[in-house]
Amino acid sequence: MKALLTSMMVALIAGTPAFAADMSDMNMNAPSGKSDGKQQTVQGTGIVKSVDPDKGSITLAHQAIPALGWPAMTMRFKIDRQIASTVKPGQHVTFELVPNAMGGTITNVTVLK
Ligand SMILES: [Cu+2]
Repeated sequence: MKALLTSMMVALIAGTPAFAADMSDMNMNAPSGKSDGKQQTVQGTGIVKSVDPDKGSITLAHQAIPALGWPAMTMRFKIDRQIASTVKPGQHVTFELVPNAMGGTITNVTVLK
């Protein structure tokens, strides 16, 4: 009995790190819509002008984004609804963006204190 318990514990301990590595490699916690792990994200900084969690859209007055050759401007982006619900107009934020021809999708927002 003791030997059985011991071997079970060894299996549990040995199995845990491999499982954790698989989870991060496959990015299984990614929100829906972010299905391609190879998508390039760029960082930006700006001010929230308006946000609509129901529609999954946010308007940002963003600073220039040299990685994309974008000047500073105010524009609307798509955004995950759950992320959208964490920000309010007037907040200064940094964000991560998956750019596309129409603007892009905000994949992460951090409110600056
Ligand atoms: Cu822009």
